[in-house]
Amino acid sequence: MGIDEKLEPILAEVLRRNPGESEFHQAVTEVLHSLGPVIAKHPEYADSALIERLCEPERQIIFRVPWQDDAGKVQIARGFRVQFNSALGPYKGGLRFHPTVNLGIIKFLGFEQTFKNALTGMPIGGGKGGSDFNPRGRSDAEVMRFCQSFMTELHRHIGEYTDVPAGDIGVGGREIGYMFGQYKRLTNRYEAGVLTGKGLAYGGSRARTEATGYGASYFVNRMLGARKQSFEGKRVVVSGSGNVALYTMEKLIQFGAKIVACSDSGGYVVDENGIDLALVKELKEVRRSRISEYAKMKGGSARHVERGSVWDVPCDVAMPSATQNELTGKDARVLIKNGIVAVGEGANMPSTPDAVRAFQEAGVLFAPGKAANAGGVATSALEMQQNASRDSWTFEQTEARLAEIMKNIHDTCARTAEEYGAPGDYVLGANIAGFIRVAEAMRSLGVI
Ligand code: NDP
Ligand code: 2IT
Repeated sequence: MGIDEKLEPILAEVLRRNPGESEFHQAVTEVLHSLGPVIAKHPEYADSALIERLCEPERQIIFRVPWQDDAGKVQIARGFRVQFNSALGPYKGGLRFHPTVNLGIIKFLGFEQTFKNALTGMPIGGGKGGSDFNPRGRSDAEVMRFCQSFMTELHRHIGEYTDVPAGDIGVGGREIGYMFGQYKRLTNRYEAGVLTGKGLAYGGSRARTEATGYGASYFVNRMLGARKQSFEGKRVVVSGSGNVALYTMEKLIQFGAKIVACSDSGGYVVDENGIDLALVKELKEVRRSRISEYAKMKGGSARHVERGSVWDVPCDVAMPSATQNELTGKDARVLIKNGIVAVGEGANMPSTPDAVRAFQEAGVLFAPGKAANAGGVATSALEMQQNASRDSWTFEQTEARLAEIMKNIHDTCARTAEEYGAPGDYVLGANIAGFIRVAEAMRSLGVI
């Protein structure tokens, strides 16, 4: 779809003012391409430079993170927190520790997060942060010292009513624990609601670890259900083998699917007997080792492929759950040729624009990340709710809330797509529905 003539100059200006930030350009381009029908129906949403304001982060913080490695050498990393939009609540979004992190990536993630968080219906604004620190191969002590140094700077910018970070790539329970410890020490406050994804021993929520993968599974299950299909007996390929991938596999196995492949940055494993999830969890959550070990330990039915793409493995459903732009137009065409029926984005923006177009033209059901992976941040909001009321819910209670939220997000996206003349287009539905929620709040708050 082309871009609306009112939105075109706005997009051109965003691209001009943010040179070189290709992922940020990609995310803004996709959203602005979706907004034509809503601006036509509600021109007031474009008043007072609302869309220009929505594309400009409220605050961007970049800082030095010095830390000492085990050999005593001082290392320097760069820290980021982009506080994108607080119209709906405190900034909320994860922290990513990965060597590829730069300002453009954090801005794309913060921009996406703003719409995703709006879709959850919870009172949370959008933000994202992280560092180019590479945790791979670092000892526990090094990770702890890094997290403490990172938080020594970040603590002055966050708070339960200001900005509430959580995990993302390279940041899980261990890192959140070290950062919470340092925040508590620096502020002398037991402010449980300042971070989410905490351990159950100190204020975490049950089901938060599982929430993103479970949520993506619920979303795609409902999307299939709307076409009288289900996961029963379906072959599924999941990319990645981190937090999102592991719990996507877990829920989809419960739904009767067979997971035939998963991956990490060193390649992928195929197991025609169905991936042995307990083994992948042991390798990734306990030993922090490589997916290639799976094939070595499993032998027989399993093989590891170092080069090539996990999307070469024939499947009915693809759940990209590793990183941005990991599924290209070429991959999409292979998947389509192999008869794929649905794609659910567990990661943030894993499909390139070319891939999204190919899926949509081929009539493949496509669930965009900002809707499908919103269960993680939604459950973070439930963690904040438990912390605020000094309560802790059962797993069943929390998962039931998550399932209900995913159902609502699915139905909102489907209904909005229909209302704006594009039935079945979940990309359009998610972008418009998320936009309307943020735009309504921004209009009420005046020009700020
Ligand atoms: P993890 O760090 O737990 O796992 C990331 C996985 O993706 C690993 O298997 C990793 O392989 C692989 N991966 C990461 N970067 C690359 C890369 N550049 N190339 C190839 N493989 C890569 O992260 P999460 O599971 O938490 O996050 C995965 C995705 O889901 C991200 O896009 C994240 O933004 C998104 N997401 C996460 C949420 C959460 O709650 N955690 C919520 C919503 C979205 P390796 O170990 O070899 O690097
Ligand atoms: O991309 C995401 O939604 C996350 N990494 C989770 C954010 C959160 O605050 O739980």
